[in-house]
Amino acid sequence: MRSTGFSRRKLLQLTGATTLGALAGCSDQLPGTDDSGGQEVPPRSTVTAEPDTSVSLTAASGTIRPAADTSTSNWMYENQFPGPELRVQEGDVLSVELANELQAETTIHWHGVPVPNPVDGVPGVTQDPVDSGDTFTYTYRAEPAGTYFYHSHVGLQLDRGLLGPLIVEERDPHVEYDREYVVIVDDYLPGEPELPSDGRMGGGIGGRGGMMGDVRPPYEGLLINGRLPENPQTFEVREGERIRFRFVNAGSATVFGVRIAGHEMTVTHADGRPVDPVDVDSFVFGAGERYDAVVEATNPGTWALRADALDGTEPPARAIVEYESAGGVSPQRPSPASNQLRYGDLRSIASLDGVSGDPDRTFDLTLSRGRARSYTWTIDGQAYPDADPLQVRAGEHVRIRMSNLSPVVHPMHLHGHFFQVGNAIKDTVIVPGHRGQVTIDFYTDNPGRWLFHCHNLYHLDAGMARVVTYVE
Ligand SMILES: [Cu+2]
Repeated sequence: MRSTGFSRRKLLQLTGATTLGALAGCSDQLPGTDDSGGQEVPPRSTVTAEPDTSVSLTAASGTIRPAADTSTSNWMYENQFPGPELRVQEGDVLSVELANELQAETTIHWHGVPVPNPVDGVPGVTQDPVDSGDTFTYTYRAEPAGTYFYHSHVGLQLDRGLLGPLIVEERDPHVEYDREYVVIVDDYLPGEPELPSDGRMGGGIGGRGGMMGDVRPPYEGLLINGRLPENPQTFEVREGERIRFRFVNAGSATVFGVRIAGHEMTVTHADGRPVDPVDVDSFVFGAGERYDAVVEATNPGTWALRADALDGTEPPARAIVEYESAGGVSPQRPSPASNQLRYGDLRSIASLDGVSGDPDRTFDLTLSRGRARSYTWTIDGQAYPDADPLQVRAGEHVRIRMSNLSPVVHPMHLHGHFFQVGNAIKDTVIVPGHRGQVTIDFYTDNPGRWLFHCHNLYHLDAGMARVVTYVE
């Protein structure tokens, strides 16, 4: 990870003021004053209640076998790839102790969960990175319900395997289903990820390159639940059942298109938030996005579930959906997609408080490739960490209008908040290339410093990020 825009001293003052300072009754005397704005607002305090669930996640290197004749050294949680599924009830207090046995600093971010700022896991912004050999405990109330994932937020570690699913079960689901499967879609990079030094990915061949376009990391395949297409997982179903699939795009640089042969999917949740059910035969999602879809098992047989890389040439990731009555037959492929989900189809069940009418504050931001010869991606011409914070005040309706001047898509993610986009409530949204424009609205109800960034990990690491900072 690059150095941050905040000094270590200031960061320690901020965290000190929210923990020790709160105990001493002086949390209102927060010293972090920014050059260009007011005093920073102290974050929500972290949860002190007894945890309902306590788990330990040890980050260490190990060996994965995504297919029978393929093995590679990865970085993992609990020696599993993807990492262990964390599953809790909505509103439960979850406590996770990260034990760092890597020879590098690390953190964990809880992608999509609006946690209190001190446990958001962004090194240099919300915490000091956890040193090799050290531990750090993240405790927060798991809400709202939804399909999330957790991952390292240090440098390019997500693309080394440090990721896993986080499921927060709703007390009262708005859709019925009989069983469920978590489907983690990912791109497979053996070895150490590298940022291209001069516009080319280290060791890679593929990609269009050039100043305006992008290059693709040297991926050696696409994965579903850590398995290459020649070694697919089988999801068993029974005729008449309704199966809820929780799809997570945990890829670092891949937009996926997902289909299941022989079946429609009823999309029920976008980024964990419930939507009016919408029937499609495929959907596209960018890095960091999630969709839940219910499939009715009314077409017995053996069927392929596949995820195609829209921006890559690797063979599609795949899994098998197999009816009990079938078995042994080779899976049927999906037909070409004709009814693909669009953002405009998504209507959130609940509305987002505080974002109706005109915004109190609007940011107009361009997304583009940096002009420097080095591999740089910018927001409004600035590459993080040499970038101005986006300053907001608590209790505001904030609008961000994004315009993408580059030819490649950027899945933009806001930490700590959900936002409204069209009629959906999400935390990550694709901004299409070639002057694609997307507007998001959110309500500032979670004080602190929150990263707003592209979830293409290479774009993030090359500068495509800003910090949203709450000031008085
Ligand atoms: Cu990007």
